Order: sequence, then structure tokens, then C-alpha cells
Amino acid sequence: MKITTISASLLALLVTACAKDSTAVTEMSVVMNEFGYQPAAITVPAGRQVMLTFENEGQIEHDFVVDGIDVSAVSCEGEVGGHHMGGDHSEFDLHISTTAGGKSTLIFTPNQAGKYRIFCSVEGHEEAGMVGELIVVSN
Ligand SMILES: [Cu+2]
Repeated sequence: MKITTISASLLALLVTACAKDSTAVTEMSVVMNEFGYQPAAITVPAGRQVMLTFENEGQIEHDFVVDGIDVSAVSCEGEVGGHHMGGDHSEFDLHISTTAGGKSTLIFTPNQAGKYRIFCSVEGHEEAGMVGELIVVSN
């Protein structure tokens, strides 16, 4: 009986998460591998919710970092692996990792237009060329 109760609670949580996702205005998929992002340039509108889904097609864990950006309502879902989430748990403003072969989703609202550098914070990856650009355009 106890297990049934827990399962029902989990299901309720999942349903809630899906309902939240459907409000995303901009949804994009980004592929990660050794060593880059595809696409490397991501354009999103300011002031609206963005949902980026990362698919790691590489053999090792990668992440997505943007620092020095004004964002709100940051959350992460999926196979984020051993390190780092967004928001208060990260040293960076946006930070989500994705396990090898995994998928993870980063939700945020960018508040100001501008061009922001993207990089992978796994040691040596930025130097190997794992960088990109997040372009936030005003409405
Ligand atoms: Cu990487």
C-alpha cells in the first residue's frame, strides 16, 4: 500500500512538471558532443520563458554554462548527472550538465537583450572548442 501511495505522488509530480513545460514560449534542442554544441548559436527572445533540451550524443558528460546573464525562473530537469544544477546551486547563472547519451532540460527567462558566451565547464572542453553564443533579442 505504501509503494502505491508513493507512486501516485510521483505521478502527480510528473504531471505537474509537464504542465509547467507546456507554458514555454521558446523550445529548442541542442546536441552536445566532443567538443561542441549544435547549434552553437542560440537565439531567444528577452522576457519570455525559454526551454532548452540538451541531447548528449558524446561519450562523456558535458555541460552548458552561461555566466554574467540576468535570468529568472531557472530550473533543470532530466539526466543532469553528478554535477551542478541551475539557480542557487551553481556558481554560474545558467549551468546544466548532461550525462553521456542522456537528455536534460534547462528552463529560464532571460531578462536583458545581449550576446552571452556559452561554454562547457568540464576541464579542457572549453579549450577544445566547446563554446557557443546565446543571443537574447528584445521583443
Ligand atoms: Cu564538454
